[in-house]
Amino acid sequence: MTRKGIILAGGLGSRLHPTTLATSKQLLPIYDKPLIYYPLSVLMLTQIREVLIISTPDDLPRFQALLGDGRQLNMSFTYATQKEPRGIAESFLIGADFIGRDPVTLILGDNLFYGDSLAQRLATAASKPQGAAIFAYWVPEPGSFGVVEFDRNGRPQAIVEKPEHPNSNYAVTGLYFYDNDVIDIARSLRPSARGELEITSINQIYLERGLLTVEVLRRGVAWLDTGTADAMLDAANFVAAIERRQGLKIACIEEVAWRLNWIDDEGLQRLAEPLKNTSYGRYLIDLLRRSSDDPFSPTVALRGRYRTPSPTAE
Ligand code: TTP
Repeated sequence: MTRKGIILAGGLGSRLHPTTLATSKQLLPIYDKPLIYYPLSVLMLTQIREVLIISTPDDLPRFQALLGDGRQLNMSFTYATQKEPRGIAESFLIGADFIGRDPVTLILGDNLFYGDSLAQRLATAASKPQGAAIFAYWVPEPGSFGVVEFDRNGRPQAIVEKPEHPNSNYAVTGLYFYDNDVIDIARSLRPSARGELEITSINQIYLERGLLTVEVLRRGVAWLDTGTADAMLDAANFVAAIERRQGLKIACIEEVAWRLNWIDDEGLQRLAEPLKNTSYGRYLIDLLRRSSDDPFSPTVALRGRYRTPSPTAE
């Protein structure tokens, strides 16, 4: 079984109008790269190489132009449309054939995760043979999210979609790990009062079955969502501050593929070449030089942690 990945990158982006009247939110930049690179890099860090990208009929060709078939990263990207934003859970109906009999991880195209323990947490969630795993994050105003209520022992008790009077500050983030039953569960859903197939309904069903793990992400991990102009600016400033200070990029997909050993030095060089007049391209070129003289290079750590096989030519 090979876990599949889905990025849901459709939606109206109405809170970002007029900016998103003619383009997708997920194609807009967060500092130095398109927003969709951030969720894509999270799937990559989960060791997922087969990814389905879902977007609107108008926007999908632009995602294809940006990301291609994935072979450049030794991955595989496929594309599907969602005609109307009929809910996050519709991903599993649109993606049923793509998922096949495998487990699946869904990430929303506008979610940004960053933190030291993230790769480890992703690996733990992905290793669950059965059931679902989701992540909760403390937010000051949880009312616009799915909200998890915990009992005194920290076990999830209830998940409520956009409650008017939330009983907890823990929001459900846009990253969801499911076993293959999610397809049948999604098929059994009916649209909610707002006309959407709700991801919260899926999580409630796993909770009722006793098969839902809720992992709380603490402050060592940042979760940013980018739905409004202010949130986008905050995210861009966050990424810029970390990248400038550390000299390392967040969500640089070419770098992640290279550190995971999915592409070799030559492959990275090839991807860097057309970008070499940008700081992004120069960063990629610099990585090759830096890694050879830095004994603490993250490459060593990542490659050691994952022990991935060398890339195979397709
Ligand atoms: P939202 O932020 O809920 O919606 P949106 O992006 O359309 O923005 P707005 O509320 O400003 O109109 O969506 C979260 C993410 O999920 C975002 O990446 C878009 C995606 N999405 C879909 O692709 N299809 C859907 O049916 C829904 C509900 C969301």
